[in-house]
Amino acid sequence: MQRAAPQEFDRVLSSMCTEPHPAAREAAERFLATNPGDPATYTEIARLEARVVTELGRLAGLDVPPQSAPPEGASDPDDSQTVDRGPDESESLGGRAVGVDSEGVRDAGAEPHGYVTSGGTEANIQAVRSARERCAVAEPNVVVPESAHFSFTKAADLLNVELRSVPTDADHRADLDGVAAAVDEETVLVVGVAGSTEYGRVDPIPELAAIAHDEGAYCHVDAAWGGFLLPFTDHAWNFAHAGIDSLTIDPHKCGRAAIPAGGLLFRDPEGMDALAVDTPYLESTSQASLTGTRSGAGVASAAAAIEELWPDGYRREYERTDRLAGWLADELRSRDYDVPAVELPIVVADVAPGTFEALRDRGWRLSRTGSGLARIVVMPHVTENGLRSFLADLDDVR
Ligand code: 0PR
Repeated sequence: MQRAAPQEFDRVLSSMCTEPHPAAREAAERFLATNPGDPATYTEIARLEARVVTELGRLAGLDVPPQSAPPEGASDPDDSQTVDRGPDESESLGGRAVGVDSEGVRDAGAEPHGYVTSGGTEANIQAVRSARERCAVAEPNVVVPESAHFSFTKAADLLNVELRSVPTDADHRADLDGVAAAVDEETVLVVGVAGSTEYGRVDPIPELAAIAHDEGAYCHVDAAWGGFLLPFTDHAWNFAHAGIDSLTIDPHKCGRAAIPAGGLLFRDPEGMDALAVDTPYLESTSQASLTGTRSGAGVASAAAAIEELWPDGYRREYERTDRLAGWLADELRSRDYDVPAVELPIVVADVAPGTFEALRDRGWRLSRTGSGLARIVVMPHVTENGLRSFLADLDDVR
């Protein structure tokens, strides 16, 4: 049989996924036939999953003593976005565990407070499910900014929860007054986005957590895409500095793991406990994941990528893509396009529909925001040379 050519990444400017790191690719192949859904049978992949959860937890500030209230002065918008929390240069694998011991092996009786999902959609659905189970109100609702990913629509639909979508502010971030007005005693979860799908915006997370907690609701942050970039920025987004309860963070996006490798973390073990169902005939007696059998390839590749890249490799990649996105925005502005400020490396511009189609005809994989703006995600596979040839084609066709 003739083998199909793999996807060429040269002209892909629309994807939030990228080429896996070589070590991640190799690990994925090695663990292709393992099932972390049955950890008592597939023990090595279960150990690797615990390790990934530990490392994701550390990346997201779960190893810092919990802090249920938002930081002092969090209501001051200037302060809330500028807490210094860059990872220490000396950090490496093997630190304090989240429900796992220092070897990354699960404690007897203690599950890690999270797991490797099959992507951000599963993680977001499960975050809603866990909050619904824990709050146990008659008519639960979830409050999201309208910038939230469509996976929350799926979650609400599946879980019979009302989705309250609140218009964002002029800069495409969650509007705090609007969110506060939408929340009530039946609210189980308030969602903030840290790296939004369309504009790469980071919501004011500590303030959203405060609004949630004032109503007795949980606060979930969707950092599916932004999670591997944010540790190198000044944003307050994680468990340690924003008082959140759960987090989506996907190794298969900016973490350079193979698909499928999403991540879901909870501050407290009860978050995972609320998801567990009994599994009478398996070696393992309960299961918290949404899918049953799942890919060991994703888990092993996430472990390998994080081992290779955290923190310095990820930092270098963040700095490179941040620079490149800023440069692309300036190049587009010099051609009279309207380009909003870049927060995380996604660039949007008002490229006319005819130009957009002509670029697609030349093989450029571009996508559009809901309002029709061209959107370029500057991922690890996107290079300066690639963007120069994109700009040359743009000059040619417009
Ligand atoms: N949360 C955020 C903030 C996201 O951006 C996405 C995906 C998800 C959750 C859901 O993650 P999964 O797709 O892993 O379930 N955002 C992109 C989107 O839906 C995903 C994507 C990835 C799109 C690769 C295109 C592509 O080639 O637009």
